[in-house]
Amino acid sequence: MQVRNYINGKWVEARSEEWYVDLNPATEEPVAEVVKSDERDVAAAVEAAEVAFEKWRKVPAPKRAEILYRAGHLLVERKEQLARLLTQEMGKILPEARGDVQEAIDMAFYIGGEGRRLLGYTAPVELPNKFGMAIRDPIGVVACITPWNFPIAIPSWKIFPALVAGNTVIFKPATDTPATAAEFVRIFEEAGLPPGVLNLVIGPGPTVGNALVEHPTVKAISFTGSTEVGRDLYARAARHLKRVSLEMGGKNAIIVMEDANLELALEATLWAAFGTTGQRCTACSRLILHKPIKGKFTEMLVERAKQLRLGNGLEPTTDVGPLINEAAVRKVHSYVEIGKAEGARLLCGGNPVKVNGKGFFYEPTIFDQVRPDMRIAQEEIFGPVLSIIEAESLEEAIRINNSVNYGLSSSLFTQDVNKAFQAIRDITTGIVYINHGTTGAEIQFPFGGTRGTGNGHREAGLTAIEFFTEWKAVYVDYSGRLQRAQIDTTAF
Ligand code: UN1
Repeated sequence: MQVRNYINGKWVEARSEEWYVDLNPATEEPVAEVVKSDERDVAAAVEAAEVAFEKWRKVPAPKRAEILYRAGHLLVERKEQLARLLTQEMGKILPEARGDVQEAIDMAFYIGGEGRRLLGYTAPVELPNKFGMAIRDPIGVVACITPWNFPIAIPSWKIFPALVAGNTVIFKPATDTPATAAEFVRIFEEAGLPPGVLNLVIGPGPTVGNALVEHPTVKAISFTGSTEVGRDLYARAARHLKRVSLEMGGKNAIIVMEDANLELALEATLWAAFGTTGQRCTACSRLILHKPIKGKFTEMLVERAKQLRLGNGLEPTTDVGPLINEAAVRKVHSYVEIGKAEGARLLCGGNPVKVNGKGFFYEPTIFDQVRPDMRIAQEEIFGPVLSIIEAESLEEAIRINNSVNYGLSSSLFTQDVNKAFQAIRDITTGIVYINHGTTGAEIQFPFGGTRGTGNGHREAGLTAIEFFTEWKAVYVDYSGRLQRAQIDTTAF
């Protein structure tokens, strides 16, 4: 398979004429040969998007939305095919890959509704025979830079709202998942999106990402990815006064109290910590256990974690797929070494493994006796590594939960409704779950977090459209004379 850029409605090679190989992380076999883009491809895509914007912004929003609905229906038809490709390219197990596509389907139909909303408002004005309203305009050409862990869902959170609001888009997918991205773009092409409205530029992150940030025509950048890249992008974009939305990960905790349903908490912890091989920004990487149940719960958990089956995500017997690439294995393993050196106690896992001699697999790993200030309890590992921390009380558990430089998702298991509401009040992350693990956010609610997780924006939900629109205040004076606001206070 060859994967090309999509610029101005055409599938084209990169100007560099160079290609790279995209690997299946479970088998280490090539999935595709992929174009390597640079500034020249970005320039061509931005030019196409700029021209297309002049027409697209004038298409009535309900008509723009029809294309989203068509894309949604095509995603439904192609769900299985896309999910299989996604598993091959990214490694997550097939049911999760189907979920990834489902999230985009949900987003298409949910945000398609904005075509008949894009709500502004009117308010009374202070002078007679004068009318005022606030309406939303599109911003222009926007860039969507996305990660490999949700190669369809996350682009859908950005591209669908951007398009329905009337923007044109440059989509830069992760270099580890270009084939899935290209199939996603093909859906828009078949849904009838006009040329230039959505453009795909694949390439090494820094080259293409920086070219997008530096290009004067790109007005806004919506980024999901690592903190390191996000910070750099934000600083660069600030020089151009560009609007930026950052979503950069988490160090999410599950708190289990003495009165919790422990069986439920156990299932939820296994799913949140080891599902997607721990490679979700919402994944649970800290388990804060109330002292009275700590010993018992830890034992139950370790026994079950040891039984999880590693393997190719296409096999129905697989519980946990591979990590995304070799560098990820090295990174996860380095954190395991750090944890040991910090004095945490390794209860299970801790090794890279091969399945049938291949693949970037890593054993589900659990550390006990972790102190909240250890690096393994503070830094995002993005792999199947869980740190157990003890707490004496709910207050202490919440304090530990909040004391990291991330603020995406938190979870509390308790059967006491008073404790639940106390936690909802006191937890300072963007997402809070009661009696449910830290993953599995739904697209009709705001997604994002506090502290180092982002820069205050939220994707999805009622907030999705905010980032992709510009407010315009409109005053219509039909008095036929000069009326001076704030001055002619007795004009009527
Ligand atoms: C992510 O890992 O970046 O809430 C997104 C969840 C999914 C989305 C995760 N719906 O776990």
